[in-house]
Amino acid sequence: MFNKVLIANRGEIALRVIRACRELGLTTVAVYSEADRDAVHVRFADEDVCIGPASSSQSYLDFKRIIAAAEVTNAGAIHPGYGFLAENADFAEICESCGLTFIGPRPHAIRQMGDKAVAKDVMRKAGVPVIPGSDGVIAGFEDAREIADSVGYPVILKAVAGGGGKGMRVCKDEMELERNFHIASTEAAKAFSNPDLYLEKVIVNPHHVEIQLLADQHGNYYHFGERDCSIQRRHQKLIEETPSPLMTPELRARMGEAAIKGAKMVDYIGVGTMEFLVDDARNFYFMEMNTRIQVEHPITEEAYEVDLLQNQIKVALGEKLEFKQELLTPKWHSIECRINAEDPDADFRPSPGRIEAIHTPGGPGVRVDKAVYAGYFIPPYYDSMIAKLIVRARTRREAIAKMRHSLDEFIVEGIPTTISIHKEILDHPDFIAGTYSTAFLETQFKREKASIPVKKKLVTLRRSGESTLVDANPTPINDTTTPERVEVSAEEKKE
Ligand code: MV4
Repeated sequence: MFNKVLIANRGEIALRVIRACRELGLTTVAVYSEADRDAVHVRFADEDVCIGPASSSQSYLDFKRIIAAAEVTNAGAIHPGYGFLAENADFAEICESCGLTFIGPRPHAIRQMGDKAVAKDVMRKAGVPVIPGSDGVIAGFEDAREIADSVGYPVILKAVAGGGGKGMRVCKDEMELERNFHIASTEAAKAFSNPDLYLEKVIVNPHHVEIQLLADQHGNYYHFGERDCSIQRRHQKLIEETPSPLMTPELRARMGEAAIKGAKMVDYIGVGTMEFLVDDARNFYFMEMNTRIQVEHPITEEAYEVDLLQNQIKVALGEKLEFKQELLTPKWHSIECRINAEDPDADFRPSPGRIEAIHTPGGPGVRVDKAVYAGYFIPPYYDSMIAKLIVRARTRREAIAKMRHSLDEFIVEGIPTTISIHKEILDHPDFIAGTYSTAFLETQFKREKASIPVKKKLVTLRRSGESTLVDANPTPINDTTTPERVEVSAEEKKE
């Protein structure tokens, strides 16, 4: 049992956790880096501790500083949010040995799901459909060639320590397989300190459909349907929705049951997500399991009228869940757009800097999860997501309309954001028809506007309607200029 929670994270998810703790009568401790002194999570937590310099490796990723902050504040639990230490089995283990509750699954479950070949093996044994390919790690090129011949080309090489698209190589024939095998293995060794690869047949134009799971410590397992996350750019999700346009109640039941079977194999507890690829014939295959609360969890909360964060914490407190699976059906259609401080006209280059003005949409069925405000300076050291716009309505058509109008009302001045590209995607006939796959952004979607750097900006907040054109490049005043781009390591990237 615990009554004080340290949040080992920042941004909107730290604020989301603070709110859930408040509602459960728990007090909160924020930790922050020197770059986050003015961050919202610091302001709204009951206590706060500065844990180090801006660099994630010396703050939000540093076990010792976080454990020390928990000890000096007498916190009883650590909520890791997503990214940073959320899927670090060693960290979860150290929390336990320090007498701190890690709000998440047990270390063994995190560790098994973290090795993608082990995870696949566990799921195969549980009877969950997996993508045809190697039985675990490939021994060498000869081994890879034999497996590729038996499943048929094209095949894909994946790093066992990778995930989320990192370290993947598609091979259309034996020649490419030979070349890529050595490249992929060398890359994996460099990026993940583990050269091991596994091989799969390529699923063409798949849909990315993930199942939300929730389990307590008393053996109760539930699923809260799916989220369709097929709209991605370079493995970064842009838009998520539930229900998926390709889902049927019958398929949802089968995928949900498969996901629960898999979770039971590792005695999973807390919230988790089973990712599947679904092909055009609606065959589904296990891909990865994420052992954390996800960025896109709000669409499930909205569609199912459930508070996943509160439930995650209740499970960590040892409470028993008393849902009835047959009553867990989507009540709403929900969509989320991730608003990033990135410039869609400059290859999505991060655009940290000062938010001069911000107006967020509202009204029934509109939710904005964010931790930024007018005058806030977005630091260049962390993930570029600044807000999530989530809507819900009774039908998909109404949800799309509500999202489209809400995007029009979402104004951010001072830095470029991804709001404009979301409007274009929502206007696209294939998005509106629901006939998109993971190939959407690269193939179906062609941006109408040429990528010319915009020199003038619209001051829409001051004069709505007839907007004024002003110089977008005013004389720099100390920190209002966009700082040099800081390379964020893959580890520091959130999802
Ligand atoms: C695949 C695949 C097709 N066939 N595996 C990308 C993220 C990583 N978790 C696995 N990914 C893929 N694995 C097989 N056997 C296609 C993808 C893929 C993808 C998956 C989900 C969402 C977007 C994607 C974009 C490109 C490729």
